[in-house]
Amino acid sequence: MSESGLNMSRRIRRTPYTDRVEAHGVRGFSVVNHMLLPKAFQASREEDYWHLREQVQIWDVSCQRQVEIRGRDAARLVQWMTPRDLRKAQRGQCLYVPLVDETGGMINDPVLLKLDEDHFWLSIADSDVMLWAKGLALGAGMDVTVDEPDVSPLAVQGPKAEDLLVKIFGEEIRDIKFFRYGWFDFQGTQQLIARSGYSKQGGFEIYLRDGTLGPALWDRVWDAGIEFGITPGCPNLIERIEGGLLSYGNEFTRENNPFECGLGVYCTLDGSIDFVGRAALQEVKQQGMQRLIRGVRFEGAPCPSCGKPWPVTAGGPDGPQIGQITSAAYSPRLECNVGLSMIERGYWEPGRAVTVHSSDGLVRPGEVSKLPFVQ
Ligand code: THG
Repeated sequence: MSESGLNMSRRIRRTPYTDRVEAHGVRGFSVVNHMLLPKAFQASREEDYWHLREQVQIWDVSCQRQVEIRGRDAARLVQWMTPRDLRKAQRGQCLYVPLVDETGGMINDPVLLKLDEDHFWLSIADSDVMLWAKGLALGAGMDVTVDEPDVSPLAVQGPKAEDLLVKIFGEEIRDIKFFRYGWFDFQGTQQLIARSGYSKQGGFEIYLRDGTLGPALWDRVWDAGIEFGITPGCPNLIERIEGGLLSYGNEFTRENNPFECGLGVYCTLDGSIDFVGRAALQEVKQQGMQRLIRGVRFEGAPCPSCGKPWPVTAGGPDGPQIGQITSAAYSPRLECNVGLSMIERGYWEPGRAVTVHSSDGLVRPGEVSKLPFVQ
């Protein structure tokens, strides 16, 4: 692993698929939830982008850890953690839910899976939600257990994902609706498969419940995928920016509230549900947001990757700073650079002229855009 530049240790957890990912020539990792996330393989990011949009890829997204909440007070604890109204949530459903702290700041933006009336998984982005949940449960004296079970999501993404999984799991795969899941047999075990994933190209996530089956599952998907042109991949930066998919810790942090993240639609503040941070969010709603997540298109040669935030100024390069690009890439479809930025109040209307100060020293004219860039 010296190539990755990471000093490996037990704290940086491998996944049940890491051996396979290495065998496919992974070219680097990130660390998410203290676990390896592949970042690149042999193909370029742009080749991967076209391939994801046209064919099918297998992604090790085990770092999407599950925080399991079960017990008599499980539904009450999960609702206590999010402003999204869960009263009508059903078993078999996945729900995108903001989690907020007592100030209304974003703790995480997981996918919630309702497994049963008293049993939930929070499929988390990069923050230690399990510790927050344990603290809340203990402090409130709730009758729940909070744990991180042995669950390792494997994503199969792209337009050919459905035909691929039908080959393995049968025609019932086609009946899974968007953000729903079903149970399927794998080698005599029951596994959860959802129609979801961190791309807008369609696909599924297999929440493998036993890590020892990881290599066998990977091989089964790979072998079935050869006729569909499967390649090893990972969440694609270009595709995710075009699609307006946000990344916790990059586009937003605990400094931001859900309204700023465009997640106001998931906030029920009328008092009908009880959750941490409700008073703070009511205040935010009354005062109006100070900033809002937006896209920025900008000119010049394909930009480098945004290893640290790039200032965005209003109008020309000497204007006031009104944001910072936190993720950026060249979009081959839009034939310009695209980035994501919180934009200060008064400046966020689409079309407004801005300047992006990228880390290569260039001063790049651009404009504010709605998200997603591409429908
Ligand atoms: N899948 C699973 N867990 C995850 C992610 C995932 N955990 C981490 C991270 N991704 C959480 N963030 C997101 C962000 C966006 C979406 C899912 C998880 C997403 N949004 C859809 C969209 O924007 O089009 C739809 C949301 C909706 O309709 O409710 O898919 O990817 N398991």
